[in-house]
Amino acid sequence: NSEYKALSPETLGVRLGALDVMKQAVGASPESWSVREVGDGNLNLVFIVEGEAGSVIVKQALPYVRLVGDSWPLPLKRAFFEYHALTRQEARDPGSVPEVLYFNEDQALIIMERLQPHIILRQQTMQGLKVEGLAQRLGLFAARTAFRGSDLSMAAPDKKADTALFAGNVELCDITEALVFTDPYFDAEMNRHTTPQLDAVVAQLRADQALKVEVQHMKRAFTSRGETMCHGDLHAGSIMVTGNEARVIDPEFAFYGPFGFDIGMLIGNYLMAYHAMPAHIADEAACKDYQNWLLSVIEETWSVYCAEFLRLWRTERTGILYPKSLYEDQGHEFASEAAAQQLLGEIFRDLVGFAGIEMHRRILGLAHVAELDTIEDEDLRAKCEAKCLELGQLLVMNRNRLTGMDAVIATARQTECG
Ligand code: SR1
Ligand code: MG
Repeated sequence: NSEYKALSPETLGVRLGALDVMKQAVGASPESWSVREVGDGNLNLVFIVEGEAGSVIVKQALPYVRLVGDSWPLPLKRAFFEYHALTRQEARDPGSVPEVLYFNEDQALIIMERLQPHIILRQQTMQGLKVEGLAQRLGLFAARTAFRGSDLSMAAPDKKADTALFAGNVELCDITEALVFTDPYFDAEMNRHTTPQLDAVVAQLRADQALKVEVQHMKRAFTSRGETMCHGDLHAGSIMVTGNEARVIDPEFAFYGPFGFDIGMLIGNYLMAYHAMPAHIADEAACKDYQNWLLSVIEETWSVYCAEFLRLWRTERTGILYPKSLYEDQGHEFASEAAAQQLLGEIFRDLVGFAGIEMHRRILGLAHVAELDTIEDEDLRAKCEAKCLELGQLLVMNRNRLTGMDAVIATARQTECG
């Protein structure tokens, strides 16, 4: 046991140089390592450490929210949840996350594989660069982690023990409960929107009582439906990509929640990128092409999710829910197929609602997205943001009426054209 102390580029070599894992992965002479702090997220320190043997990522939680400062304390134990979530995600979808090399709970520190030459997905998107296989990778990730972390697959005692473990991630769930589901919908202290041109739209949205009721229904699902282990923060900054590979990082918000939460947040991020693209790609035809690609990624992610979820339903349904024994007599397997389709329908309606809420909070709340925030022309930024807000509102309000992902995409196109 050792008392927590935040690392710095100057101290990292001295403090971690004796670890076998660092000697093997980076090299035995820490004095020659190059250490850079590269964290661009809202919460943690992230270092790239390079030496003669290779390089690793060292991630360390800070005892406060980095974005805000030490006026907002945040427990170090989030590194514990991140570590346990990474190990579960690797088991449930091998190869989807970086390899964990070392974990130190006292120092809230994880040493992991450096993904190279990967960059954060939203940086790729803002350059108008596509990622081959993105929908396939993320659709599989979302479906496999959802299915294999649930009572459809896990042994009941394991699921209950894991639910109890992650129930300790109180403060990070509290961030989502406040920053995602509540603050954006009233004049909360930490809210900020960056363009006064948006004031009227924001006022109209906050006056929409029906919308606020729907959002609270979704928040109730978030807080009370522990269906599976969710990543908890699956936005475009939690995915690292190359031109043909994608991996998921940063599951410190992990908790047991609704099946549709992760995929909903992901699709909300794709839709924000869709509306932000005209500010990032000057050529109109190239922009349209990229927007169409983003919509095709959404459609394919969901179709991959459904196909994989159904495959696992048929081949790995060993948990306490919809047990095969109930349906196998007299050739009644069709009843379980119908149940699977009904469940996918429910997941779809949830994901549409979560996507819309994610779009709202990234414009109205504390934590924004670079696709929108970096648009220098204020009028253009306000225009893109207004489209996102409108689309978010339509998704939340119509989530029980939209017939499928093609209807979501048609709604996105409708808000693009005004
Ligand atoms: C205070 S933390 C703000 C946001 O950053 C994280 O990445 C989560 O998305 C959280 O909501
Ligand atoms: Mg993060």
